[in-house]
Amino acid sequence: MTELLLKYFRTKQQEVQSEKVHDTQCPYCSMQCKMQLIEQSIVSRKKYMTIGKDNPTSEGRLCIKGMNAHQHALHSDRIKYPLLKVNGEFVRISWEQALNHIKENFTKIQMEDGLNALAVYGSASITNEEAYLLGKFARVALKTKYIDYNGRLCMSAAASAASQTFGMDRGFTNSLSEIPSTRCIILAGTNIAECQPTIMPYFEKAKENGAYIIAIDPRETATTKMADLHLKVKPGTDAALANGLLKVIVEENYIDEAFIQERANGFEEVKEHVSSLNLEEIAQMTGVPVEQIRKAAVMFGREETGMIFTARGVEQQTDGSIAVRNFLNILIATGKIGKPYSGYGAITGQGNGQGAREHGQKADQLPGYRVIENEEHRAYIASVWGISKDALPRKGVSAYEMIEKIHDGDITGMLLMCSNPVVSNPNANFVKEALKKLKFLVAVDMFVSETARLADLILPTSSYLEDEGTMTNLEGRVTLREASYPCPGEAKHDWQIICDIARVLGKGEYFSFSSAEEIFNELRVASRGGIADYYGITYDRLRKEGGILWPCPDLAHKGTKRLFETSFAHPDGKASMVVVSNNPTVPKEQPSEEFPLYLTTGRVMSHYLTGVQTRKSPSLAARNFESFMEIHPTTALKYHIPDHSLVKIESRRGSIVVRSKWSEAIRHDTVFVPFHWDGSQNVNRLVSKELDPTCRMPGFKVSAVKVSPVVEF
Ligand SMILES: Nc1nc2c(c(=O)[nH]1)N[C@H]1C(S)=C(S)[C@@H](COP(=O)(O)OP(=O)(O)OC[C@H]3O[C@@H](n4cnc5c(=O)[nH]c(N)nc54)[C@H](O)[C@@H]3O)O[C@H]1N2
Ligand SMILES: Nc1nc2c(c(=O)[nH]1)N[C@H]1C(S)=C(S)[C@@H](COP(=O)(O)OP(=O)(O)OC[C@H]3O[C@@H](n4cnc5c(=O)[nH]c(N)nc54)[C@H](O)[C@@H]3O)O[C@H]1N2
Ligand code: SF4
Ligand SMILES: [Mo]
Repeated sequence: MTELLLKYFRTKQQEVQSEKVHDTQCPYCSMQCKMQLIEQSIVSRKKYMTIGKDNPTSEGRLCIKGMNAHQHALHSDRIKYPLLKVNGEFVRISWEQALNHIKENFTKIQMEDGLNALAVYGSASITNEEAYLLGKFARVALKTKYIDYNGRLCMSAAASAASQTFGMDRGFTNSLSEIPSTRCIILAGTNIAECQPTIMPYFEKAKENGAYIIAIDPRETATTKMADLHLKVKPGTDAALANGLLKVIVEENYIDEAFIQERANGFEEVKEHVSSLNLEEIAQMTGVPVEQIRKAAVMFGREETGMIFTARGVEQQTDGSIAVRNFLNILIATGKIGKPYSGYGAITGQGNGQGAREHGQKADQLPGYRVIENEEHRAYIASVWGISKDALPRKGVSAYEMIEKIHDGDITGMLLMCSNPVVSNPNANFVKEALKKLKFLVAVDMFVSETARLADLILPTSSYLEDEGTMTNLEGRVTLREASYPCPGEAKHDWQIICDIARVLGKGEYFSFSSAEEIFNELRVASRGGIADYYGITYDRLRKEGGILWPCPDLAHKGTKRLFETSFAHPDGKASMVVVSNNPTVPKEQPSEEFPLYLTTGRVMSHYLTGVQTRKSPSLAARNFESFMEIHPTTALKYHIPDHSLVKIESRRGSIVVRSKWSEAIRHDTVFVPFHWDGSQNVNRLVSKELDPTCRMPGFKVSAVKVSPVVEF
């Protein structure tokens, strides 16, 4: 038998004519798992396999998305040439024609409607180099104030909360290696088991070591199943729930007086506020029984060390930033920050969700986490870019507000890079209507997404396999993604496309880069002295050291594993606690007689964001080939909805049709729909345009809806 097997393998091996190994990183989530694509040529066909590669963050693990990522990158639907819309059809044109077309249209718009009539919409799935360059492109080549990016819908609440409370925003204040040794963990509105699967062993080890895990989610998920205590919160009430936890912590005296005295401002006001609140009322508001609130607070308060993690469940709310700040209040009150095994983690979303929020794609930001309205910051960046400070535009508006400006006719042309706003923005019907009004829309993508379909011109870009550059993962660790795969057809890298457009617009001298590394070296200087200081990081070091946690201000600096050990980043070195009301300033839509249920939205393991990439991957698409609505059987019966049947979901904004999925895991008053599908399954047709007043995050996690069977039974 063994002989036979050996013979079989030998023959197979001989059939393999060649094997190429491509080092890369997964294009999807913030874990940025390192991996290798192995490409075998066997007689006349090719065979592909992806394997994980050891590194300090994912330690060689991969989830199903990473293992199958090459399926979309190698898909025959990849755009290989620039495509121009002529009489409603896309036709192939040359790069020269495409660039001339952009020059003509952009210049015309600038002359007719002014410099601020052009907008740039970017992404956190592009590299640091590209995110940096896109910000520079908007300000230097287009001279527009209108640039923002899809991270506004993703990281803005956590980013603004950390900036306001700590004085700086790096997603995780510690490194992942500390998780297994912490004693108590709160997972608030995060479904890591499906969204960052390779992080799970850190938490599983913590549990094995005796840590107590508390999960806060309106649904039972693969993540909440790991928890010792699951608080099945009513959607949108996390700020109040955190007040309840704080109240018990204060009452039971689990506060760290010495830490507060030395390291924080605002505790007395918070203490007074939570003392005035009524726990029964909070239980009523949040749907979490008093005993459970008490239990969670005691378990967290009494332990020596603890960590809190938040993600989009808490953050994608019209009070997302202040709700996160209330969880940070808990950490400060109990002195569980800036110490070993104690800290905060905003579980970052997209692959470069961290880096792309640091280097100038945001409406109000300049590289290195600098502020565009700060005169010193403006002067420094203007000097790096070789322009005058006064030539730098001022701050613009957030992603969804740019769409509103398009609808109003203030913005008439747009460059869209790496996003699919027709599916990912709230109020999707309005978004589509707005984008159709543009005089000229250029989309840079790998595929003809739902939004690219509306474009006048689509430019073909490279995938993760082809495009080298740095990404900053959820730890704040800068990593180098190597890329050796050739681009399909005439596709170019995003950074090359930015440089090419700048050149035809007469700004080539500011964009004369011939490699990603050259751009990185300029980014290093631009970030120098800023909060997110990358100056000490080089490609060479990244290759040798396997990633570096910022800030890293000089070449001899080893990177910063744990933040806030001696002081916070505010000028006085103290953290800033804040009083958080149970009732948000922007009231959330509440269930009514006409729209009696809460709708919340999110993700499934096998799909990524608007699904443009994962729906192209047969192994992933097969796991969930259509959208669904998770509903409690009792609620389903009340509204006459059988299991696995088509159901119409309506809100004040629109309606969609998806398949029902009965589940005891969800609250009776809530339904859940993922957002990975388009057209009549696009759940963002239901979500309202209300934004968080501080960070401009939409309220993706709370809408009021009604449900009805499509076919009456
Ligand atoms: N498989 C997969 N992985 C991904 C992605 C993907 O699309 N697919 N996207 C990546 C990106 S960009 C991001 S931002 C992250 C997102 O990662 P997560 O934020 O973990 O994902 P979500 O599913 O959006 O929301 C998390 C949980 O919040 C719960 N939730 C809903 N409403 C509330 C509420 O009011 N309060 C609380 N406490 N919880 C609530 C939902 O039930 C859900 O289980 O994942 C990244 N990883
Ligand atoms: N209802 C609801 N809506 C949500 C959310 C939610 O939880 N609920 N979550 C929000 C969150 S957290 C996020 S991050 C957003 C994301 O939403 P989007 O910004 O729309 O993100 P993607 O679906 O990843 O779209 C990326 C597009 O860029 C293309 N692309 C991929 N890689 C590259 C590249 O390297 N270069 C270029 N040029 N193109 C590329 C892809 O083919 C795809 O068409 O959605 C938000 N919308
Ligand atoms: S999706 Fe996230 S966890 Fe899965 S392989 Fe990719 S980077 Fe790793
Ligand atoms: Mo995200």
